[in-house]
Amino acid sequence: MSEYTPPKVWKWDKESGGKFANINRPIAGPTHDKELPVGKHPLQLYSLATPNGVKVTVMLEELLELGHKGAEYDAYLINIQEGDQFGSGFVDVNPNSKIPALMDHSTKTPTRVFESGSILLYLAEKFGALLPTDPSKRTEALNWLFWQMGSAPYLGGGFGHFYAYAPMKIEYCIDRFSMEVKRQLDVLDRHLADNEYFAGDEYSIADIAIWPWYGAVVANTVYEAAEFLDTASYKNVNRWTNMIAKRPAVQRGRKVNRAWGEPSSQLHERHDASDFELRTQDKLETEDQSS
Ligand SMILES: N[C@@H](CCC(=O)N[C@@H](CS)C(=O)NCC(=O)O)C(=O)O
Repeated sequence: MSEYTPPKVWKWDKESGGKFANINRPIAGPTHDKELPVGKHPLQLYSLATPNGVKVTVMLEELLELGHKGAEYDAYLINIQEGDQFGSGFVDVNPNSKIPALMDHSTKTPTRVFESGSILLYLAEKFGALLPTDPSKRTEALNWLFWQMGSAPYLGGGFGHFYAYAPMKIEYCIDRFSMEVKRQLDVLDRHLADNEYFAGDEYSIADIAIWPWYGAVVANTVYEAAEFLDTASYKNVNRWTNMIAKRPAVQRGRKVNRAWGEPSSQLHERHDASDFELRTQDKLETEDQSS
């Protein structure tokens, strides 16, 4: 690999390549005018079923499973490869132009909520659910929630980017982030050796935040790196990953705003509980063929 000497002032090279080269840019703000749709429920979600998006759809499905009818929501698909996150309406909800983004229309004036950790905490507090009330358990849940928010960028933006997406394999970068991700998996594994869930004996927003990222690496559904990272050796993380995957709300939540994979696993938009039965892509395709 040739040595790179940074210039005095960095300049935007649009040809830099890589899977996300077409959407990455060094400036914030909208690129075009586009209003967001608003459905019939108080909660409006604008998202995509990436690990960060799945956190929120799992949370909403868990709240509904617990009987919180106020958690009914409309979920609209934001196609980040097409640049939907740079539309003016989306930027008004999240000035950081990243999914997931939520609008709560049930408050006196609509409340915008962005950053998946903030959304999980907002919903947990709004419904008084999935966050322990005991102060020390609550703090432990928040410890792990914030751990996830600070750690996952090393997994996604670091390891995942250089192992799976970068236009060339750079040993230095892959080594650096593999080391960190394995250290993180070991942190989780040691904690889960003595705890059923992250906050102890209660399932909480900490599990909901961590599972879509670290559970996915272990289950080999992102980056195809399970063998490379020897994730089978993290026995407690595997135990916890499989346990969470069985939850009905998790099985529903991971389908919402999903636009790839098996047609039966894709519910592009969610407006009603019956959509899981009636409006997954396999059902819509059959409908199209018979009309
Ligand atoms: N810290 C943010 C990260 C959100 C994030 O990185 N979202 C990605 C998809 S997983 C995105 O929208 N990327 C579009 C872009 O960067 O333009 C959160 O947890 O909400």
